[in-house]
Amino acid sequence: MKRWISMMLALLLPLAASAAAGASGVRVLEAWARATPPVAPVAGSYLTVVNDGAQADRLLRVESDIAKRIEIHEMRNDNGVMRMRRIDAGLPLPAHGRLTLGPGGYHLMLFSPTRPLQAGGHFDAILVFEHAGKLPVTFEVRALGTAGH
Ligand SMILES: [Cu+2]
Repeated sequence: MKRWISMMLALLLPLAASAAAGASGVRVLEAWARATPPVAPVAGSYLTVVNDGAQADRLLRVESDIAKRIEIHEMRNDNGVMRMRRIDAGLPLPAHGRLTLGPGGYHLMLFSPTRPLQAGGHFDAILVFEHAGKLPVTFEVRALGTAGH
């Protein structure tokens, strides 16, 4: 009897685990941040989120101890002037679609980083979605490039 139960558990557990992982269908494809000089007051971070599920979702906020505050921003060309604005309502993640935050567009703005972002380093964060809930993610820090801020 005992043996039969453990066999059943062995069969059921992998099913339960894969169901939990695929419940929302939301996964991060790429998450990275631009390296900053040691005293930089802000830093930009970017990521791509894929939604394999049939339910549309929304990225509400991002939590991490890497910065005092993290805001979702939009960069756009306003009559030849690049402007940024804070987006308070979050960003939509379509069903069977993706959400891309990249240089020159949507981005995460890290205010007062708690430690320098050095190329080759990493930091952890938690993406908070309206439906999928909290999704842990590791951002990779890349060397300073040309575009963006
Ligand atoms: Cu910004």
